[in-house]
Amino acid sequence: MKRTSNPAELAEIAKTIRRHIVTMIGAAGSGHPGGSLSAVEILVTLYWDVMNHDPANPHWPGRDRFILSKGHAAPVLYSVLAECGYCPVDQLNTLRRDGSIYQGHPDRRFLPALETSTGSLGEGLSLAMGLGEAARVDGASWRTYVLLGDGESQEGQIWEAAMYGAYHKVDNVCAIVDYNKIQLDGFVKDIMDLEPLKDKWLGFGWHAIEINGHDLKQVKDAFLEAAATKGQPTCIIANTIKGKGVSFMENNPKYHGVAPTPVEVEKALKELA
Ligand SMILES: Cc1ncc(C[n+]2csc(CCOP(=O)(O)OP(=O)(O)O)c2C)c(N)n1
Ligand SMILES: [Mg+2]
Repeated sequence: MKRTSNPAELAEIAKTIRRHIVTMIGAAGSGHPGGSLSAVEILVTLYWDVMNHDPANPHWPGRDRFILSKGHAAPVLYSVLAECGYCPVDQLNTLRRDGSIYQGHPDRRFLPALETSTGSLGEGLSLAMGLGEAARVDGASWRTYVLLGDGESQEGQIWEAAMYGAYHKVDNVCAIVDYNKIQLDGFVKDIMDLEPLKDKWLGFGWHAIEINGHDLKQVKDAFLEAAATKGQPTCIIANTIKGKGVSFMENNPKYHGVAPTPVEVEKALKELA
């Protein structure tokens, strides 16, 4: 893969990833487009610009780790891993089929390049804490990134792990909240509001940074600030738009877990041309 810090190139990659997401979920006839599309700039920045990793050597011990705690957004991770060269692009459209390496939620048994299987919400930050501690025990410099959903942040286990991270100063872990304001069946504020979200992370003893999660420069700068923060873990609260890039999906709770029809796929791909 060719790494890049060039915003124009990263934006082109992001568009390719969005096309994959729409196409593969359309082909599957089921899946989660909204929360996949909202996380594109975050994953593209991590995999093309920030993380140390090597698609030719997926289990290189010195690699940075990424955990998709909101595992239902598997299409964004699969598209990114495939475009990096970890797994085949031409099988993305087998998403959710029996025996496919691209299961509905990330499954390490089918795709060993994954760090872990996810999909049961609330677990990823705890896994990240374990990885962070493991790196520390080994005296290693690799970092762990974990992407959380905002609806997912209503899970109690997240806050248990958050308490752990601050108390034990697990500063090699960076959490990102994909703050797209929508969960499974509606707006977060109408179901169980998270506000004041940044104050909650600060109150739990974390360094917290709030950004626009679609602004590539802000995303990159936040990761640099996280890496430079010592003595406490960092949470990046990334304000995003669920369904970003496809007009009729943007900010529409329907597209949390509904696939685009063939006509909608065509319309979406025109917008992402
Ligand atoms: C423990 C658990 N409970 C319920 C679900 C079902 N579920 C899948 S996605 C989702 C909503 C998640 O909302 P959010 O974290 O905001 O995701 P995003 O908006 O990023 O798609 C729920 C409840 C699950 N996967 N795991
Ligand atoms: Mg959400």
